[in-house]
Amino acid sequence: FTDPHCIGGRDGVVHLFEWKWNDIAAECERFLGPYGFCAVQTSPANENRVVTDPNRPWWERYQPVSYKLQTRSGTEAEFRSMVQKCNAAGVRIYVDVVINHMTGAGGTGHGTGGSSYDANALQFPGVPFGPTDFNDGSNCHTGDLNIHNYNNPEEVRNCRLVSLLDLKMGKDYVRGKVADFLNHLIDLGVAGFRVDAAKHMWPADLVALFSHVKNLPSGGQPFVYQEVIDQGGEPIKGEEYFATGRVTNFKFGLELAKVFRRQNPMKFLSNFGVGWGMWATDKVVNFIDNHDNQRGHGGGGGVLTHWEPRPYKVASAFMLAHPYGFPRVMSSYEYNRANNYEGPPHNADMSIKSVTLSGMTCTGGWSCEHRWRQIYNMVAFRNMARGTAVNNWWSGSDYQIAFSRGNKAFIALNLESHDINTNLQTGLPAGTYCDVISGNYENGHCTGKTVTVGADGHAHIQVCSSCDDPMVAIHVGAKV
Ligand code: ARE
Ligand code: CA
Repeated sequence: FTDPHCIGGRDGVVHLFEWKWNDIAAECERFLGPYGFCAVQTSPANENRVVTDPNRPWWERYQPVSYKLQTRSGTEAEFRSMVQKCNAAGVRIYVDVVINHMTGAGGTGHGTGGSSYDANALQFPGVPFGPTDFNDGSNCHTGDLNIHNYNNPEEVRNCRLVSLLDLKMGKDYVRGKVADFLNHLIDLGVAGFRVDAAKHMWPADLVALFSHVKNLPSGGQPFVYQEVIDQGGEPIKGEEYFATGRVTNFKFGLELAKVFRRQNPMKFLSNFGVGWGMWATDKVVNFIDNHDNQRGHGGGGGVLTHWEPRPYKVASAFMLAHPYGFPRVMSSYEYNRANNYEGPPHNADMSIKSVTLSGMTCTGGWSCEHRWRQIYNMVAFRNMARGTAVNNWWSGSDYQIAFSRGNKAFIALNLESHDINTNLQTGLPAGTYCDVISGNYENGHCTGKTVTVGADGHAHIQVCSSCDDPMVAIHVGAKV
């Protein structure tokens, strides 16, 4: 479950949060394929509750009504076509699967696919699930059935997360319905799953569930990364979930936020990864921010986001330049930060707006961090450096570092108030390289700065402290 099934030497997934399936298909063909992204993480694909107060928040998609593939992102036919087009472009699809629970308690209505539900009577005929398919007072002892104490693993797993009706994953029937859903996604060509709220399910139940999930048509188990918020300090540990795949590494973004906010010297990054008490490289999915913590949900606070573009780009470049783990790039939309429930850009009828473009950048309220040059060029850097280690580590002072990835790529980062202006070993063959931070490599030319590497691998490296982006990155794929 730990193999991301990347095609052709690619690496890294981009979360196209709340995008429509047709837009993702187009993005795979016109951008993600050509620019070397391994995969897309989609928003939940199955039918969800239609929440109208507040009006159509992003989080309604985390309240399943059935496993029918019909949401504001599109229909099953559109989903199927997206997966086919992305696979053909060499880009994998991982789906965010919400399997710990159904809707919040209380209320009745219809989901985005037209199925009815009764959250008072615990009836979800679209699956169907009924009252005996949910945890209750027999194994959740909090009285109101909600989770209050994260220090009690039984409570965290058997009670309701923010009142969401908690499925009895210990029951064969429930696991069967969930396995059918996951297998249907695999039949449609999906290569992996982000397992929402994995912390709230028993590891043994997940082992049992995934024993019923088929292999990919191309061979191998699907890629599985489980959302377990483990920042230390709670009894539930991420490593309990390694039997069924990787775990989302929440320490990663918090630690890098401290470093790139100048609260912890950058030079300490020399042993970043396992050396910082984080899990093995093939057990983690890393990210600077995610759709929750960028807006104060799910362990939020403290992380860098697109709202602080300068340090965010530096942190993202470091994540992509460093070999540790499998990276996830967040792709957000703009919203009023006072209303962190606000859903994606929408039309008057509340349907999601298509992503629009002006040249390389997105318009219409879509932030598209993955289309920022400093980020997409570092995806190419990472692909070029695949299989190499960190070499030629240098730190000039607390907040100046540089390193190479074998003889394939080299990066220097500077958060001091004075420039880096020195001769450094880049590990690269002699030649003239494009700095892919300040510009692109286009038709054999650099649109930004260049770096000249001599026969001994050394180069004069200048990284100005006051530039838009205080870093320089070169690799063998962008040599003039
Ligand atoms: C919404 C309303 C609630 C309401 C509920 C039911 O906001 O007030 O009670 O609906 O009607 C998302 C939103 C929630 C939203 C939910 C359903 O964030 O606000 O509830 O959708 O619509 C814990 C979990 C972790 C979870 C985070 C948010 O452990 O799994 O909380 N993250 C995932 C997703 C979320 C999603 C869900 C799960 C639910 O990424 O987007 O919720 O499917 C400590 C602990 C963490 C804990 C955290 C809570 O840090 O260590 O484990 O995270 O506190 O802040
Ligand atoms: Ca549970």
